Amino acid sequence: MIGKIKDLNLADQGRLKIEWAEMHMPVLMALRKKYSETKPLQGMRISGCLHVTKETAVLIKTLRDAGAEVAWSGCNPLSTQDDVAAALYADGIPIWAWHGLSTAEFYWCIEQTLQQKPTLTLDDGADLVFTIHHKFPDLAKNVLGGSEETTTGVHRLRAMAADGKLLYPVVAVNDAETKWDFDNVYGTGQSSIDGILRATNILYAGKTFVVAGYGHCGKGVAKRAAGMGANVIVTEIKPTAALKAALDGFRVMPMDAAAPLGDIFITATGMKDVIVLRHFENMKDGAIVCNTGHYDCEVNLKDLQSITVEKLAVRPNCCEHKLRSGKRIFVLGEGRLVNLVAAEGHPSEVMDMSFANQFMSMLFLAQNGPRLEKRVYDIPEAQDQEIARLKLETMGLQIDTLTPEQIRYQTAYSEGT
Ligand code: RBV
Repeated sequence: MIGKIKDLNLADQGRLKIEWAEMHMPVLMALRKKYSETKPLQGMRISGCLHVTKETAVLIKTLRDAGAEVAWSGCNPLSTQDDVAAALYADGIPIWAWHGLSTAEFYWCIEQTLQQKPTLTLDDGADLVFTIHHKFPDLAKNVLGGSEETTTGVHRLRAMAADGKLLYPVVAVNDAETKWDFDNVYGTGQSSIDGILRATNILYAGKTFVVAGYGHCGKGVAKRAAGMGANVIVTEIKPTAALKAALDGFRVMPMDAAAPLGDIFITATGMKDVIVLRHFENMKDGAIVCNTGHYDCEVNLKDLQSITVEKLAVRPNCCEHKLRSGKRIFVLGEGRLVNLVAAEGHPSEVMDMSFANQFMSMLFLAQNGPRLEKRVYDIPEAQDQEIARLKLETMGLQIDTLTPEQIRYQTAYSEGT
């Protein structure tokens, strides 16, 4: 067995978690069943860098059953579930991942997965693609293509492609309708609420809850917080997003105005320095601050540190900062993705569709990679509809079908009033 994990004794517990996820990921499991017979990924070496959770484990095992050799690392220093990592390691998956990595260890783990000289890469946040591009560009010639799971990663890869710097094609899994309209909205909504609750056990009802960013993720968080009785304030920089938040019934204002009002703050923007020194200075005593964006730069913890006189871990993933002014501010999950650090990430049911898209993207790249350009590709509409159709089927839901007459009507420009 190769790899590095925290504790092999946790493998049994991890296996039970993975089986639980398998039960709730019927679309991905149907793909596993179908492709474990034909093994279309035979000969492929996939290096993956994505949160080591029970859902990711189901994806990894599906890739392997479809014939691929897989090597894995986590994509965040605090998101690895050590029991799941242990179960994968015990199952013979080369995996380098444990909870609480330093930055140097984080990149060391990624580099270990590159020793197999991948033919495909699978990323969440693009750290693996960047490592290849910046440190081991020679490896790119073996790579048929890669896929990217999250909004922030896709933004950066599109920027790289626009500059002509991308060395191989990448599929933007995040931008699939069956990914961002579900994972980002309902997944982030529920798992972020879950993370805040596990770290604090506070009552949402009656609290003022400030959500920075009203993209897919922020929208999901705002909706769920409101559903639990919180008074939601949204901060935005994009006029159309702010307008949507206002018409969805939320108060909209700049962070400067929201800072003294909020009981709980969560950032979901993909941008750095959303909460900075002047905001911390104006917050109420006891304010809770966290982030659900991919990187930990949205809440400027260096600024907070500069006015902190004492720090105390008061609960798991909840750190009290006592300020010079005497006020206390609580930071959850060290400003990293609160849903993955303090809870278990998105529920299996939504990851089912995200990872079905990941799996189909790996098949697509294995088969078409050599003919593709070095740019970012969207998921085909037909794949989105097929994954949604399968999901509906597993939920026991039926829908209508257009008649031939209706299909003609759809594009008939001679018919009007
Ligand atoms: N995410 N994965 C999980 N349970 O495995 N939860 C969240 C899980 C992904 C999600 O798709 C999002 O785009 C990304 O984490 C952010 O890093």
